[in-house]
Amino acid sequence: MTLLETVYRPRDLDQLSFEELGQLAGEIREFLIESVSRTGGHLGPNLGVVELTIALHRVFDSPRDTILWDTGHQSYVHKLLTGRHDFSKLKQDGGISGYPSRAESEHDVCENSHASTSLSYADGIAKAYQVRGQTDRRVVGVIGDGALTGGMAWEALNNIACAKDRPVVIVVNDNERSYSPTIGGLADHLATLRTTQGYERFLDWGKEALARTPMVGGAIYEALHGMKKGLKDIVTPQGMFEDLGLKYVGPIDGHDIEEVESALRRAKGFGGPVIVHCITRKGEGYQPALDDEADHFHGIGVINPETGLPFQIQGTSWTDIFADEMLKVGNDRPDVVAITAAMLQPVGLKKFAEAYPERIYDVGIAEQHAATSAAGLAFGGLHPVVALYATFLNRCFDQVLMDVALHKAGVTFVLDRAGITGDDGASHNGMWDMSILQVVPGLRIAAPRDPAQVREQLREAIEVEDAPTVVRFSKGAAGPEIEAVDHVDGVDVLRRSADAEVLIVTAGPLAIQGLAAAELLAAEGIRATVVDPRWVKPVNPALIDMARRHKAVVTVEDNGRVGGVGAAISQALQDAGVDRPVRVMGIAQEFLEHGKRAGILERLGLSGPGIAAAARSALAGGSSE
Ligand SMILES: Cc1ncc(C[n+]2csc(CCOP(=O)(O)OP(=O)(O)O)c2C)c(N)n1
Repeated sequence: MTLLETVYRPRDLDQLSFEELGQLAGEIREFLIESVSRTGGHLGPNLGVVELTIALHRVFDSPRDTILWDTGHQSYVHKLLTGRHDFSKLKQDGGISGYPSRAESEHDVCENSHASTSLSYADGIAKAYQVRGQTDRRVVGVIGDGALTGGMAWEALNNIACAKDRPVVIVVNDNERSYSPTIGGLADHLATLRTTQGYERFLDWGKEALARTPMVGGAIYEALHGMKKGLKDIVTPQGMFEDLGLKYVGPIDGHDIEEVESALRRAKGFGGPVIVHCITRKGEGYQPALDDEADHFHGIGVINPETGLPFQIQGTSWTDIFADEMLKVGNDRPDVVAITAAMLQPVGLKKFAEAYPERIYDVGIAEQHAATSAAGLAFGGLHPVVALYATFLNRCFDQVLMDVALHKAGVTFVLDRAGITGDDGASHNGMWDMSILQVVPGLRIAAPRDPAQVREQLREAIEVEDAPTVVRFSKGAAGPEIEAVDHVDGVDVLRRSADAEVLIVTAGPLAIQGLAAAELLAAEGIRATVVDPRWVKPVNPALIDMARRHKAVVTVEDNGRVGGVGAAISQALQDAGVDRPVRVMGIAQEFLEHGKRAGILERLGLSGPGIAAAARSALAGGSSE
């Protein structure tokens, strides 16, 4: 029996010696490498926090004490120590989530995997414990150096720091990386802290050395100590945290359980806000991960655990298509610059960055800043392309609305992973953008259906200099090219039938499902026209004319049903007095459980048969339920 098999709750760790804890750490690493290589998942970040998580659960008593994992992708070890040992279906239907999950465990508190939130949650929970007189309960936020670049984290620190008697323990898990190396002033600051001998240690040394100098030594030490602040800034610039009012403990070797435990015990006893700065290595204990320059196996697919090499070679992805076109755009348009929020490689900007290093900005996990600074770049005469995952655009809605659109700034947002992404669960589905962006005056949205359209629509988007534009595409392998049979005022006609009864309007790659539905309907003698508007906002007036010539309309989009493309078309038809039954097919407005994209689309009826059924019901004037 392994030690891991004996640990099902944090208190099972109490009896173990440090030697046994070291053995447990090794077993956990073996387990993670073996199981995550079979399912895919966030391997590198979890290998980096094995000792840190063990120490946290030894010192704090979860769930009475609250431990919060920022972003949550590094919570696998926490899952193991809190009784979740079945990783066989990690992130898959019926398996455990890849993030903390309130449904899974009382030890999981926040499951929003959008970064930089943990300290705000921690602030609120600590306030609640104080108000309720639960002064023995501790709150710990574990935040990476990457997540610490997000503005929310700093807003929280500012608030946490001002209550000197309200204990919050902030554990900075500093591995110098987001996906790639973390950038910015904060990262530089942490680097200086890492490389400078700790201030406390310096003082200890000073005390010892001076104590050996009889008579004057003690007095000099006191004077030295009195000069604490000035000296501190010379010896180590931890001043930034202490000036904010946060006690700083560190830097600690995050792979030394004993050292981490002792630092955490000090922090726990402190009684006010305190930062524990732990240095860890992403991918620790697994050579292929440590050797991986790109991101130390931040997130992997299925790999051979011996070599770290992928088993399945994925076809060309939507991201690849964008990446290649962006490289060409860089050559053709010297005024085009690109912005990433700490995701250079995942959003396909690496090639552009290598070719045009002076025209790429990695702003950290700072989508809000990305959007407004893009407006600034546009004011300055450039055309910025801001590449984000669709779900993270939510972070900068106000900036898109007020800072970009109100100013008619020519900024192009490229949204990767739009629509159902599936296995990362509710917070990663890119199902919000086409709804929240509908309300932004002047903004235009393109939803390419195939690789050629990604290239074409990206080019069209960056031609627009007097309004924000958005190009959104899906996760994974790009679909096949889908030729249009006709073009009508900017709308691509994908299938025409004489005297068609139903008009199927598809947005993006769901054109394939729309065409499949038309095929099924044809077999029953129902004639359908399938069109792709390409630009889905604003509603193209050609669609209104087309609807007029059909008996019913079905709209199909990989986006929430509420307020999206279908809703906008429906409203435009009403406004134009075109009274036709309309069925809006999209993602149910729910927080969806993790699972495979294809399965989820199928379940939501975003399939040939599902769309065909909606068309039949629309023609029959019945309900689509
Ligand atoms: C708002 C937001 N933007 C982007 C991401 C994508 N993302 C997930 S993890 C990550 C890097 C996190 O780095 P860090 O906090 O240092 O944790 P580490 O992976 O190094 O342990 C990023 C950018 C996100 N989760 N949330």
